Amino acid sequence: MKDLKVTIPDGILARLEKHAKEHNMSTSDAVTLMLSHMFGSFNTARPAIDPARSQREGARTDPRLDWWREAKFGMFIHWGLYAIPAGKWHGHEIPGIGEWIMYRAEIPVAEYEKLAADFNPVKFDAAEWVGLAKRAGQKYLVLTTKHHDGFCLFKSRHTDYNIVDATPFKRDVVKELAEECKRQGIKMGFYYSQTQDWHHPDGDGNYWDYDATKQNFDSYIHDFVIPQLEELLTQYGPVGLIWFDTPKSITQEQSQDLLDAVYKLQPDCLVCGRLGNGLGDYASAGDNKIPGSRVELDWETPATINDTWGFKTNDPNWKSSEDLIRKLIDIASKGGNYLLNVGPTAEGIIPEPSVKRLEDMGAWLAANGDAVYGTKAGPVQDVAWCRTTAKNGVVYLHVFEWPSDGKITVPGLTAKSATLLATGEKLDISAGGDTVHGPTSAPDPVATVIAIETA
Ligand code: FHN
Repeated sequence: MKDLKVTIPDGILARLEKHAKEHNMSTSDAVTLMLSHMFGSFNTARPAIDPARSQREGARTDPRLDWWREAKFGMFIHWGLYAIPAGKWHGHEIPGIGEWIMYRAEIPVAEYEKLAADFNPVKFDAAEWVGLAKRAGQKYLVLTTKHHDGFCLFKSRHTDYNIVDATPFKRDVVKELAEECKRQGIKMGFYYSQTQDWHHPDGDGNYWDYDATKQNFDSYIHDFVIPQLEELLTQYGPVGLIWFDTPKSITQEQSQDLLDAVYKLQPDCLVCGRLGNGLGDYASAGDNKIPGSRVELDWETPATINDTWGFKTNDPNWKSSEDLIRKLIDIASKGGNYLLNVGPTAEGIIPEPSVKRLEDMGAWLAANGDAVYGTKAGPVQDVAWCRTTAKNGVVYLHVFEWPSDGKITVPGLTAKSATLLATGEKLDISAGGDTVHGPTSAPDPVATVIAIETA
């Protein structure tokens, strides 16, 4: 814990004080609670994955998740009206992640929703986006059908605040992407913000337009969220997964009602653990969080390539391709999936630095994919210079720091055979099988994979 001086806008402070009073806590505890709800993932005191979910070991055997376990790597897409201001409002830079601009700048609904009239992403091309995911080696795609700002990227009967009815573009991009995913053999998933909705009068989070004491959150769940989920689950063919987010104070019963609504229409559709209250098919690590060691759960890390999810003009903090490839390996070595985000521009273009990095990842996977897809956490953990994954009796050793004498001694492994995965070249092994003899310079400075059959 660190003592920080923060300035809290009056509107938020009033609500926090009210909450603190109602729940018999100090205002400062209410502030901590609010921050941990909003940015649980940034709170280092919290483990990367909610330990309560580790009780659900049995979930690992559910065959509905087999495609997802095989996939390991997916594309997250955060796209919506926030791509227009792209981090700036009335000429001012608004700090933080791009898709939160409405909240951070407390933009009134009446003003924010005018952005829809300017949303005309004429360069949007579903085939191009899905094609990029394919080139990157990503096997599933998750699109923000409705983020916290409430704007829907699909035609909805339950609100006009959607891309078909409210924008000059008038095209249902969820439909176009779902069809393209089917064509190109990628599983399509839908992100849906079930609790926060800053546009809906009964949704959570907009304290600057709406009076929380007059809101009917339960009606929002049952008369708006569930009907919209029904649209998403009946209009676009089989849906791979629903990615709920920021459950906040949704009740156990409300989470259960959403889960039932999904399973009733599509029993095979997976549900992300951010549905809340311990429900869902797999656990979500915090944003950009990777656990320290293997986790015996179905779990996923959602992550950014720069620092924002939704497009921002001013976010040049791109992670390197090497860093991203190693993060993918690190996550796979601990048994998780990597859901890596792109934030397209208001014109519908995926930013070039993201394209470049995804293509680099795809090139690495084209040579080394066997060591990632369908693997489980490897037997060697907690060693800085390498990671391991495992599949069908083979251990894949991912070497990050290649020794200058080419002698690789694998802690705890006795090799029967060793092969450089990318080239198929057989490597010598020592008599006892504990050392593999490779070339004296790293075949792949990012990560060289040696496929090892163990004794
Ligand atoms: O508040 C959202 C954020 O905008 C983004 O969608 C991420 C993705 O995991 N989820 C929430 C914060 O954890």
